[in-house]
Amino acid sequence: MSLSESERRRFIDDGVLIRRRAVRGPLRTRATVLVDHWLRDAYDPQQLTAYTNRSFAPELEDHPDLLALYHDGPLADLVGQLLHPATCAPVSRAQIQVRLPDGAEQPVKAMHIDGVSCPHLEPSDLRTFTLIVGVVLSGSATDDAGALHYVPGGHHRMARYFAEDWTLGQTAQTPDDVDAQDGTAFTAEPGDVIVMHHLVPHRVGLNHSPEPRVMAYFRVSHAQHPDLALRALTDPWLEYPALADLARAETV
Ligand SMILES: O=C(O)CCC(=O)C(=O)O
Repeated sequence: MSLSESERRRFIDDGVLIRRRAVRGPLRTRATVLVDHWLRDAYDPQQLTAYTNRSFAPELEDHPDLLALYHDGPLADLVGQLLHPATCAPVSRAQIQVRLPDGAEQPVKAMHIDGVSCPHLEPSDLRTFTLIVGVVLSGSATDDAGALHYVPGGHHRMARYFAEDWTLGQTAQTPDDVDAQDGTAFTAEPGDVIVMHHLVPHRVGLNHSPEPRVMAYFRVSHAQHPDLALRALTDPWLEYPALADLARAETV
């Protein structure tokens, strides 16, 4: 499905693209059942913090039913259109993030961008990428049900922050004015998809609903990301050549 002009502009302005019911039918069902079974049979409560920091169901990260969410529906093509004419590195891993209902003592995640100053990494470790694609498998219907919260347009602020105030190795994840924000909740139904520029700050909070909120995420990197990573922190469109042209045209 083609990206519309207004979706491109929205992605430039907000750093976010939302497609409702983009993943349907057996693609979604197979992935949902797989994670449900893992939660029932393999989930180890002792590992809750490690799962939250990295991924639930880590042994399923390359399972065909999870990778199919990205490769066999419209998502790979959608991402290709955002990065065009650049290409991306192979997407070969899924990350599963579950927000369990209240009472599970699951750590919340403060505003952050992925792979920079992560509390569970060395502050000098950079694990950045180009964009993230999140697919809702269950839950997220209300903002207090463990929904992802993001700061629309926060990629512009973060690029300025990286250019002016940041040094590699510092522990603060975002500047204070970003940290203080609640963000916009991605309230969603199963099958809804969010594509988020890597520089968009986001957080997740408590899940006051009775149902686990389950998302599958795919991290996508421009094929030359290792060479571009540092500069991409200060130039949001470095890895999106066509959007760079559009963004420039908007500012003249
Ligand atoms: O749980 C989520 O949906 C988001 C998790 C997150 O922000 C992260 O894994 O970096």
